[in-house]
Amino acid sequence: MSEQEIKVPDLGGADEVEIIEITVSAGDSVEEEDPILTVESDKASVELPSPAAGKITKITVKVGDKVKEGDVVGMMEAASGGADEAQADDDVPAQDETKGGSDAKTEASESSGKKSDDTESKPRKAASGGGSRKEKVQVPDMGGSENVPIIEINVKEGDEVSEDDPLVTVESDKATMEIPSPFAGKIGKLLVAEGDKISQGDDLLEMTVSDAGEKEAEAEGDDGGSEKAEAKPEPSDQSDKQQKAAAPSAADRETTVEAELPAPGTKVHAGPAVRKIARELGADLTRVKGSGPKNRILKDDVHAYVKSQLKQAQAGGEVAAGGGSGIPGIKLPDFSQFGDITREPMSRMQIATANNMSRSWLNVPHVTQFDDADITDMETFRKGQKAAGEKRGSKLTPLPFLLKACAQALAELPQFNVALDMDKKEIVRKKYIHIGIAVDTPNGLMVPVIRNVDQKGLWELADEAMELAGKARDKKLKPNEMQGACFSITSLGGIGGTAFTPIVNAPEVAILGLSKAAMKPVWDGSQFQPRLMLPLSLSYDHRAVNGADAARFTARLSELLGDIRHLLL
Ligand code: CAO
Repeated sequence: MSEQEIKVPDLGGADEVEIIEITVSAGDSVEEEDPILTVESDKASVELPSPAAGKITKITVKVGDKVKEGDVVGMMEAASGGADEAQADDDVPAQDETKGGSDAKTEASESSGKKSDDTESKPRKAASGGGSRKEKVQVPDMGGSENVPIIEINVKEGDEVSEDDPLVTVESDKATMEIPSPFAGKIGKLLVAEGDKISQGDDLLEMTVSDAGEKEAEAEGDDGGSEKAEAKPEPSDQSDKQQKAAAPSAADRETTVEAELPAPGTKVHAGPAVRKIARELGADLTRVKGSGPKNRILKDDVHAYVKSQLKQAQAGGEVAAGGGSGIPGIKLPDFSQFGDITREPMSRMQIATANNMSRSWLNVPHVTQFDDADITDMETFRKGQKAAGEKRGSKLTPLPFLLKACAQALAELPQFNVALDMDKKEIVRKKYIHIGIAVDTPNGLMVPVIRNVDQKGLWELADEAMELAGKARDKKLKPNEMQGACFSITSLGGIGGTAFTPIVNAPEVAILGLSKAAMKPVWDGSQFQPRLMLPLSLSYDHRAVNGADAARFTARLSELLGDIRHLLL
């Protein structure tokens, strides 16, 4: 191995460019052509590749430094063989390098900058005295790059564009750039499509150039040297001019990736290596907040974004103030302007509950089916068990009856005892009946699970519900006592209310809410009878359960509770 300098190669005539990202550090092993750093001029961003395979020993520049051709940016130990090649590369005259097409190290439009003064035409002057005329816009010099694929077409036929509006975005393996309109006018026929590979001189599209556009072009000056208009490559983010907001610091990056998302459709400003990483990681760059100059997206931004997404997924799809799932977050005002306030941290359970509720609410298309069950006879029976309960040290509330009735309805309507695996596009059918019961505790809502409800008697269910509710209130529940439910019951009957819309405890597909039973006049066919009616509110995941089945479920519950002898059948 021999140590060699890493120098800035020919920049296609650009005088000085700013380093906006350094992609390697001392000690890193690199392959030949691996990006070392990214520079940006006023026309394009370009990655400077390693001249050889080897190990970086020193980087002598920092982000923000201005460099020009020949400047040393670092040192490296080239792997045997590579050094000579690299040296040979260094010796190649700069002009040859840009002409060298695929071997050119700075293949981006940087090179088009100065070179274009000589070879690239600017919009020509108006050929006629007034009105409008047709122009064919051609691909300008792209710094020697040939056959560069179009990754985006930014206009469509009929669009009105101003001079410099981006027409198409191209991406070589080293740079991304936009080809701006050389005129103001109306887009005519598009002569290229996304994915097409284009080279200098290729026809891009036709335009009808307006007078205003011509005047602008004239005002800018014209060398008059070309019959056809060539656009001039521009930096990859046309929205730079509009993006005035200061870029966040690296420390802020992780928290801001979700907080201030670019508006949908905003063009992203990122180099090819960043785009490549984003493609590999499946990151949507329009969701990533750039922290580089002019809001440019850096590799770290992509990594921070992916990290935050993973964290969010692990936290159970947390929907923070910044808004997950692409939904704008809720902005809080300064409440103290309205009166005195205090603040206190949320408990872990409150955070978990908030996340679970948001996750279910956002993922599950909810519908709630309401019904009333006549529990007059059930209550007579239940109350008749009071003495027996006292003897056993138990208490029979309506809940065990509801547990039993739900277990039977789940067995009879098994579409309620499923989970949807949308990744695999499969329905998971459960052969067991475990039911969660929502318990109100001073620390928040907890949902312990009673297992094999179908196999247990009313007293056993009453005891177990009481024991689990007690454990929940005393914070004694074990994790496995809160897992595995197929369905949940949430009872507000001891408190009040006539109906509510519970949130499905996903991945379960239904939850039954109980409100306070009340005496109501019920028409028996010849007269009104006072009956004790229990309001049922069944919320369900409409992806798994249809409305008719939901109505069948509550109707069956009403039937079972209306005559509890059915529970024995
Ligand atoms: N209608 C009328 N009275 C009812 C009733 C109903 N639907 N359900 C219960 N009651 C009565 C009980 O019979 C009991 O009265 P008595 O003492 O006279 O017999 C009283 O209300 C209190 O019952 P309970 O709440 O102690 O017992 P439970 O078995 O009905 O409920 C439990 C147990 C753990 C579910 C309940 O205590 C609880 O925590 N409920 C709140 C659940 C909750 O917060 N859900 C909301 C989730 S979404 O935010």
